[in-house]
Amino acid sequence: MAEHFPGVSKIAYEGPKSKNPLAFRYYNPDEVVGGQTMKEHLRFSVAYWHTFTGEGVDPFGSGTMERPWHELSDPMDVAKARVEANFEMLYKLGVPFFCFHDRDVAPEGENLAETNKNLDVIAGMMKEHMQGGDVKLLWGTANMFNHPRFLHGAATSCNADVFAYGAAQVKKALEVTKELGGANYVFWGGREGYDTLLNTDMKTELDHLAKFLHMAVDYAKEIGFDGQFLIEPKPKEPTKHQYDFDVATVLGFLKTYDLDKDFKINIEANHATLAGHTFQHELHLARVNNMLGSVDANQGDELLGWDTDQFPTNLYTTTLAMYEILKAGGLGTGGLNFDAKVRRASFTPEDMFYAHVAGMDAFAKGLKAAYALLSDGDLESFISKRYSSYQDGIGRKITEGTVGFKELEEYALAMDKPIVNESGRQEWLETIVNQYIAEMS
Ligand code: XUL
Ligand code: CO
Repeated sequence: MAEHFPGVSKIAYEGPKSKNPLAFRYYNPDEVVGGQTMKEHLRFSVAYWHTFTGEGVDPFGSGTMERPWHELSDPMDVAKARVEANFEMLYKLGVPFFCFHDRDVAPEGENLAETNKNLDVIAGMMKEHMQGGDVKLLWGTANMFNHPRFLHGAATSCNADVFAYGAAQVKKALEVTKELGGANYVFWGGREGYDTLLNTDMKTELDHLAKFLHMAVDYAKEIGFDGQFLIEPKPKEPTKHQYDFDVATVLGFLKTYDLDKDFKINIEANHATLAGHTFQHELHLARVNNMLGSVDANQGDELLGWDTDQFPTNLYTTTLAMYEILKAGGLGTGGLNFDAKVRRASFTPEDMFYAHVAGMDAFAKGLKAAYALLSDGDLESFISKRYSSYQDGIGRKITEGTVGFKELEEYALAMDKPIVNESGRQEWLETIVNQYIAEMS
């Protein structure tokens, strides 16, 4: 098999002082942090679509990427070369997982049957590469947003034929995900949303979406796929309003349609910020509801209002993300999937490696800082003290649910001194976090 990235050898850990762009500064896969190796904690994954099909196209210009498979013309030859490149890259980075959409890995044929056949060929090839067991499939998914047939959405399309086509596509994607031992299956909303309410029956669309997801759950049971189902929230783009807006919206939707036992949430950093939340907020809300399933690890640009899908390099954000993940007891069957693309001007194959190294190092450093912060318990003890008024007296009665408005009014009327509050100490707490990133990890 030809080497696709001859300029890159297996990336090694060289420590924080290294200036080698093809070495890790913080990610040391076998280093143990709190009883688990970094590799086990972080469960990194490469996103096939950005890394192997992204061409660097933007609304103002054509593709810029230089990729080894560009010399090939037959779409199936290109697809096969990308598979080889994927496994070579995973090996060289030491990344244990990858994720794909059905249409990233194999081209569409003349009809669905031919498309499925293409997918089978590629899945067979992937299975062979996965034989050794070093690389696993974190999740599979179906691309139901690219082809013009999905212009009104898939499960929420006004056209029943499109719903049926989408169902057939997910059926196949589930079968392939099972065949490859996928740990999860993701539904990201694609075009499930609307651009104007003037032509939209929202209730019908939401009902249809729920029906579609129930059908997927039923079919997974039928074929014995026991991976975790995940929904990935995003507030906008491509539609003006995506139905899976954010974690809170998805929690409500899943509960309303009795899907909350079958789904968890895949949280993407850039989607969180597009929704007007921090990444930490979305992770936190999913965690406290026992719904944190997996993570799309990327970052947006503070000054741009769209999904820039950049590689995550902000240590403050990765530290607080790892803090939530550690508090959740880890990623479980999920992982940190780099749903991220190199910038259009970072067009060489080496940039693909530099970018993943940057993201892996940022999360490794975040893990160490978060672990130290959590073990010392500085924030934990501050927060627990902050709510200590609920541990006894009237607070305890409120918590236990043994008082109502009447008793609380009596209590308030009997207060003979002004209420005393304590400082929230935000700036001091921010200093502590900075200290853990800079000095204690
Ligand atoms: C789109 C996005 C998707 C999902 C998978 O913004 O994040 O790539 O992660 O469909
Ligand atoms: Co994503």
